[in-house]
Amino acid sequence: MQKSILVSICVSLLLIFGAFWFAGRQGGVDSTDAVSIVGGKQLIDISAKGGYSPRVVIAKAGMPTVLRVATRGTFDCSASLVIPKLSYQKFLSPTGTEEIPISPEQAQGTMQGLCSMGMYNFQIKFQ
Ligand SMILES: [Cu+2]
Repeated sequence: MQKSILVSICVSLLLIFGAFWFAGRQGGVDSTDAVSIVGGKQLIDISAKGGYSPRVVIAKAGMPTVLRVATRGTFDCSASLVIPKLSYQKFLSPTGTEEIPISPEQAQGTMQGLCSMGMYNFQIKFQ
């Protein structure tokens, strides 16, 4: 009796940690890793698959910026990307990286990206 309880606790712990590990790997880009500055240019990485990740990115305002949206076997509507502030609208290829330039003048305030249906979204907060 005692032993079977221990076994079931072990199994459920394994399942819980396994789920976290899996979720962590599935989650795409972490918000702290999403922004990098390389050679005076700001790079923002967003992954698009079943929504956008990370959902909120804090970036530097007034910097020449490239938004890189990565798809990896993305066949849902998050591949249909709209960024109203940039008048940007494109159906991304299912796998690849789309580089969207953002000028220092455009890199101000909050920029929102959406799927064409408005079901999924992400925000870049330039501050
Ligand atoms: Cu959608």
